[in-house]
Amino acid sequence: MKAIYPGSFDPITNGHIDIINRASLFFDEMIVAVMVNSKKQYMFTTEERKKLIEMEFSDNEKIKVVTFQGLLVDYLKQNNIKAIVKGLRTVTDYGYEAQMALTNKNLYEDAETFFIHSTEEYSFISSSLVKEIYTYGGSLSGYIPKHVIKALEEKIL
Ligand code: COD
Repeated sequence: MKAIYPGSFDPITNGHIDIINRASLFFDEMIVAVMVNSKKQYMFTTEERKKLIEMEFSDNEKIKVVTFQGLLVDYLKQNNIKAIVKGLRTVTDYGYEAQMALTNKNLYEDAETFFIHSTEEYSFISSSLVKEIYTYGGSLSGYIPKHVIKALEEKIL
């Protein structure tokens, strides 16, 4: 079965990577969809975010990266996908993610959301925290892969 892991990935973090790797053990194909969250402003373009994810998973044939602008359920319908994977870090994530899961189900009855809890060591990592730490000169080792640190350096300099 195919599953989709949608998100902003601005940029991809070790927390996202952990969820993708763990979810891919349960599905035949994992589609990582770089999408738009209308509540967020992005540092990286959609194509830049896609490329950074592709670089991480270049040797994993099960993982495909796509971009899509619009409703997630429209992508699901167009591509015959029913499984949505989401990561959960905290109770705050749950409130937000539960609302999205119910809305997606309401818009498309076949859509099922599968939640994977973050690994403890990644449970405090977020893309926005990563950008803030980088802006103030903190170390990002353990938060994001080296090629993403390089991309941040190029973006901010
Ligand atoms: N550990 C585990 N999981 C994590 C971690 C971590 N450290 N960091 C993030 N995650 C999880 C998040 O909980 C989320 O499930 C996923 O990874 C992606 O996170 P982000 O922050 O990159 O992405 P979001 O939350 O901004 O993505 C929101 C979407 C783009 C998926 C959403 O807005 C959407 O579906 N947009 C399309 C339009 C649409 O269909 N809207 C209606 C939705 S109901």
